[in-house]
Amino acid sequence: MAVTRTFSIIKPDATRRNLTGGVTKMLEEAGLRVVASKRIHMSREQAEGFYAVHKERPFFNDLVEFMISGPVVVQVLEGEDAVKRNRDVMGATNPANADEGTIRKTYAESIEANSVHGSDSEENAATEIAFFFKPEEIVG
Ligand code: RTP
Ligand code: MG
Repeated sequence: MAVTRTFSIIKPDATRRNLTGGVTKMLEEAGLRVVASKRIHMSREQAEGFYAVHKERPFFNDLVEFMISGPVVVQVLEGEDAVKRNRDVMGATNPANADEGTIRKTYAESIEANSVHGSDSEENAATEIAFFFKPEEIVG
């Protein structure tokens, strides 16, 4: 299996509860390596741009408000089949449906405040990584 990259966000509900380390530990234990990381407070424009694919969804405005409600940690993760590996350890969007041992089952508060984002395809991973990181900020 090829070593690939994916993009992750530790969301405001998790940074608020001081869970950056806890989430990162679960990512690392799942075989992912953090090759870039920064803590930022997203602007409204950044959040709207990042979630532009969800613009027509009923939850878009609430999602943007939530994502700018506090700091986030944006990360590039590297590992074998990184997109799927990350989605597997994240668990289902709604923590009520997430499997035991996943990040969302362990930490998420609700379907919205669900602690982590992870890219859903390699194509989207490349776009999302480029949205937040310059190539020289990623050290594999
Ligand atoms: P993500 O993009 O954050 O990794 O999560 P996902 O693929 O599992 O979920 P997606 O369908 O892409 O939705 C993006 C984020 O929007 C919030 N959401 N709220 N209130 C709702 O019904 C609802 N549905 C989704 C969540 O924060 C979700 O992660
Ligand atoms: Mg998604």
